[in-house]
Amino acid sequence: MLKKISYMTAGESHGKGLTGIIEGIPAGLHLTEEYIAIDLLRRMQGHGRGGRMKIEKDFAEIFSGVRHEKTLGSPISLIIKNLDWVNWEDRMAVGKPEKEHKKISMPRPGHADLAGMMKYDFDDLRNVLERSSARETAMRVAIGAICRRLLEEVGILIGSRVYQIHDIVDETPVLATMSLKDLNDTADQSSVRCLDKDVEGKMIEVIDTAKRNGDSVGGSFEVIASGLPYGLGSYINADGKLQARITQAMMSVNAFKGVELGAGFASSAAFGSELHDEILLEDDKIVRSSNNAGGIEGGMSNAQPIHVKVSMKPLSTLVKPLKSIDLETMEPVLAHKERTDSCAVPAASIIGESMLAIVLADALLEKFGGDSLTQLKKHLKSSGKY
Ligand code: EPS
Repeated sequence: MLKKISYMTAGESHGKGLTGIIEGIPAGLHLTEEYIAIDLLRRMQGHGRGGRMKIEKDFAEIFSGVRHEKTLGSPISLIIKNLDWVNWEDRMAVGKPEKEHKKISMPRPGHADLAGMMKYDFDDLRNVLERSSARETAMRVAIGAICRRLLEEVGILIGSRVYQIHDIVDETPVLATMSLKDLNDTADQSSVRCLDKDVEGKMIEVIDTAKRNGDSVGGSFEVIASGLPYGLGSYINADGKLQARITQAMMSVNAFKGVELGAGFASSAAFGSELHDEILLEDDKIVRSSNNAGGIEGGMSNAQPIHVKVSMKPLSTLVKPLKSIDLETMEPVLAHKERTDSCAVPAASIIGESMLAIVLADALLEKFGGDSLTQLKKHLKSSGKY
């Protein structure tokens, strides 16, 4: 559903690394590897992460498309090396392995294993799990950081916070007066990325309980974007609708199970008179009485902050596995055990920020265009309404 930007990621979780290419970023944008590294590090954090994050130091090398810290308008390619590769060289060898490795045939309920084995006629579920692993999201975050850099240039900022882990909810509202920089600074200081310190303790407890039980927990996070002009997206056609583009991007992450915009599901229980955000005039400026629409009306940005809530399922790799069938013997067994996290919701919120950044950068370029950042800014200045 992207119109101006295209991107692709490649790489297996225990292969040599992840590669990514993004095309469509205008020339003249200041970009460094260190800038991308900030979000990669944020994705690696969070209470509940497992052993893999102790091994990796995710860093995206810019392979092409940038010269002297400025984008060239050409495709930008990136490489994140897997430091864990040294432990998997033979098992994941591109050529013939030196020794035989045991095939895995006990699919994990909830993961891509069973359908993936059937789809590709595999007899070893490592062939599925290596690519379906959430490891791939590291490259999405690197690509999202490039889009975030572009958005920052025109005053569009993105922040997030976790508001639920398992059944523990942080009711703290994100006040309209809070800048998204402050929101991220506060959330980033918490190991679960929530705002309330007391709730943080309870969230940590529920994660630790799950871990002790060989279990996993999911949760929910909110992603917000500010500084938007009117009219990103379109009401003209189905594939132009901004909420559809955001929802598609969020739901393209395996573990994300639900997306709400603004008041979301709660909208159905409200009267229209309670829900809709009144249009008022304040100092000759159009303002809204509330933002239940979550910044999108009729498929377009309405110059209010965009609010997206996303729910993440508990990870499906379990230390105490669920029942499964061994596809080799067709006998009942327990599912395959793989190293895993007990909770990755804090990391997921950074992935959510990245997905929103990609969609908004794309919609910005669709509306205002420009081969260079200078041109984009000129177009925005002459026709962007706030
Ligand atoms: C992840 C890397 C993976 C997992 C996790 C996320 O690495 P490994 O399998 O070597 O531990 O830790 O992915 C899953 C739990 C999953 O089910 O896909 C990462 O880089 O975020």
